Amino acid sequence: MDRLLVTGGAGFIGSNFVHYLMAHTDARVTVLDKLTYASTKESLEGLPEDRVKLVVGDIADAAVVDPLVAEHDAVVHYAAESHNDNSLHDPSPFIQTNIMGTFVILEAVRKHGVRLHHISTDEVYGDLELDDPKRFTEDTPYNPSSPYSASKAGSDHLVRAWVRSFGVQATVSNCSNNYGPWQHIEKFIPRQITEVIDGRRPKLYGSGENVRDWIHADDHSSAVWTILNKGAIGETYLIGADGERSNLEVVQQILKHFGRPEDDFDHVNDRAGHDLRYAIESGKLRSELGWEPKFQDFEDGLGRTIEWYQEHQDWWRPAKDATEAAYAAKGQ
Ligand code: NAD
Ligand code: TDX
Repeated sequence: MDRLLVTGGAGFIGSNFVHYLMAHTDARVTVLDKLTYASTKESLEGLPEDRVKLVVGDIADAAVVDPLVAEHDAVVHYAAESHNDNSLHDPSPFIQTNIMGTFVILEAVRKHGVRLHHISTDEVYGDLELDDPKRFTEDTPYNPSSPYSASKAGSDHLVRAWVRSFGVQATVSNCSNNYGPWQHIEKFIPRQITEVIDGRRPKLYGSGENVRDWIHADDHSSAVWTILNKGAIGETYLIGADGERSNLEVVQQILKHFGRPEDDFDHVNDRAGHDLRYAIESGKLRSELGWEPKFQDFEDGLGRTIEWYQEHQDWWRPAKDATEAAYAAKGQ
């Protein structure tokens, strides 16, 4: 695992993974990223130039992907359109990148016999009732709700089929909601943090009772590195850190951090088809591969993330006005 091709490595979780690799391994990395609205080169600033190279290109372009894959020991495939709300507005890029792009990656790793790790989401399993004692496991049937999660489910099925039909050397992981540095401010936690920094009120979709299972992006990275090195080919691993919180609880925690009253938020229009609750049982990854999350205390991890957004206003401020204008147009 010396030479890694990381697709989507300029986005939120992909860039966290590249930072993780530089800090904890000797790997050399090529990032293949289209640099969509969701990413910036700055997320990779300060990394050693002799170990990290950025190629700007589209994962759905076989002429770009094929020769790059041939030069690497493994592909870690993060690139995707990732925001549920955008997929409700225009599903087309989600089908193109998440399904067609994954198909192009699969054909290249098949041709060149290169190892693949495919990054996916717990949203492929649909949602749970608030009081359901069960959590998602590797055996939970697929039941995606949104165009985004359906496109990710489609990509997972393609990977599994390429393993079984063509002997592609691949693993899959489905992770819960990530938080941490370099997350685009369209997403829930950084949106609320930056709203409060700008003196406005956080915005909860609907009642705020929806539950997400939060994991720090650094723990997602350590899990992926563990699977790449110790995972069994053809297997799927669920990644989660027992971080279930309602959206209301998260907003109140952010307000508390800033010393603001805990009811100082607005309810805004709900998301169409809004999944109620996600929850991950990550026992397979822990018992079979020995992985443990480092950020066990969500409130501590959230506090550090708030501080990161306070200290990196140059990074997120260019996207803020357009992001909020798009939400305002939808009453959100
Ligand atoms: P992100 O939107 O921040 O980053 C996605 C990256 O992919 C961006 O850098 C973007 O430029 C790039 N990209 C998009 N289309 C591309 C294309 N056609 N060719 C090349 N690059 C392209 O998303 P993220 O939150 O970092 O998610 C990364 C991966 O992790 C996705 O596969 C997502 O489904 C998965 N995931 C995310 C979460 C989460 O909480 N954010 C949880 C579980 C799984
Ligand atoms: O302003 C907001 N107010 C609000 O209440 C926003 C932006 C969101 N929400 C709610 C919707 C969700 O219940 O917060 C929750 C989290 O929303 P998002 O950050 O949009 O994440 P989610 O839809 O849960 O999906 C995320 O986790 C799984 C990632 O964006 C996906 O890429 C990943 O697969």
